Amino acid sequence: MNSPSTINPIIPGFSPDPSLILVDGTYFLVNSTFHLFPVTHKLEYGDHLVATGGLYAPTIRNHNGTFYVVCTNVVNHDKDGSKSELQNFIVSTTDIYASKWSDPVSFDFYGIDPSLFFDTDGKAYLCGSKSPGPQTKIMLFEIDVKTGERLTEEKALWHGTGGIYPEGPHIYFHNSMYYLMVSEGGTHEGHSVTMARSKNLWGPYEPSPRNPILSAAGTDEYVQCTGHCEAFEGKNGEWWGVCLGIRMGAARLYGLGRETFLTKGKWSNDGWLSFDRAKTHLYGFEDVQDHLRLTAVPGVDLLYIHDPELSRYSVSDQIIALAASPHDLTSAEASPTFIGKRQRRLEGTSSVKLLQSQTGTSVLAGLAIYKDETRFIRIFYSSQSLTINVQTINKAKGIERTVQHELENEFGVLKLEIKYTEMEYTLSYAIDDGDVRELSKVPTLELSDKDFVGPIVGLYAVQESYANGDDQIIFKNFVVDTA
Ligand code: 6LW
Repeated sequence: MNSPSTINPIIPGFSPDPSLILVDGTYFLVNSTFHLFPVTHKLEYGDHLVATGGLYAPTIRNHNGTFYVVCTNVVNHDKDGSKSELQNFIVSTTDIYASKWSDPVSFDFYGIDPSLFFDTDGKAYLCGSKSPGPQTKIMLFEIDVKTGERLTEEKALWHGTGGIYPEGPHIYFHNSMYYLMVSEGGTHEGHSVTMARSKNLWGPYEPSPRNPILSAAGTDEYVQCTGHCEAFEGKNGEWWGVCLGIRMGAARLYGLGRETFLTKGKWSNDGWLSFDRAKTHLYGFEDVQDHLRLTAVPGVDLLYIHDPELSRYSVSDQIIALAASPHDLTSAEASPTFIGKRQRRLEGTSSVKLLQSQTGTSVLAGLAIYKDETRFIRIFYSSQSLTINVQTINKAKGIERTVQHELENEFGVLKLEIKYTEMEYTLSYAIDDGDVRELSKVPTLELSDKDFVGPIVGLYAVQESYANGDDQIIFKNFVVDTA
């Protein structure tokens, strides 16, 4: 037998809630992005992308040549998210490569994790997880995908096997049976995938005797928290699942958050699907690796916070020029000037060189590891106080700490660097190509938690006072995750 390939996570770094389809020999996969942008080209949401809200769990489907993505925009009206508006919508395209998506078509569903199912007669159905909380159920109704109109009453199909939050449902028609696959147990330690089937789309659904059909709960697997899964048939007729999971070493930290993993599926003789536990190495992947290859589209990995004012950014290969914003990274609703990429390696270094601002006299600018407005670590330069600072903020953990170093002279080039291991971030600087000096170490535990969002490494610039309207900061050589 061949040795296993190192394959997982297939999408390292922040990439939860994968949904996947195979169309004409190409696999298409979507993930959640919450308050980060882009979600996909052409989607605009005013100022609604707020932390702990934003875009949850999309599903991608293709029917008769049209691609559909259904998704929920969660708009939190209060800080703890207890008053949320759930805006469900469909976007579609017949030319996915041109990224020409329709405007969002909204539909009436008070729930999350919508998924579309096209039955053999062509009718479209929407299933989703109906909130609130403990009484969560998987609901189904027929929908007009063009207008978003509900064509039938909503009916509860299943509530899972008793784990909390049955969610992330998908329906598959296989061998004359309707299979309903869901996740339950919450998205962290208890996360599990379960399944039920019925001869009739509307039920009743009979749970699989093999439930849970994917779970790392209670095991010492390196890949933990596996769930929110999509089942699919590969090109050679083999079955797979893509799911979210978290790489967890002995210290059980949440490091890079929820990433996307591939796992092998298997149908039993009596017609039940189950999956192998997700591993970083996978046997048999050689068969499909030619087909399931990620294609990097230049620039597609750049992320902004909320809805960016793109005129503030000028990005080329070497130089990134940022117009400082009045809004700092602590802003819950406005979009700070920030551009970044997912941290994809548990061990690596990210760095950038900041060129002395020509015009700015009161700007804070630097390199940050950002999750949301309440959680980030950053090393930055203050032009007003001529200092370099490392600041750690995690509001939920009551952490707000700054370590400061005063510079003796102006500089030409200031290198800012963040080195990371699974256990800690080390933040350093170098002036005018001099030695790299460590300013502070921060345990990764101070940033990582049971979060929805994983760490983003980014550059930012904020006006320290409002006096200078158009301060521009020039960065060069921004590199993320070098070894
Ligand atoms: C999502 C739910 C979940 O909507 O977490 O793991 C929520 N699953 O399905 C946000 O990602």
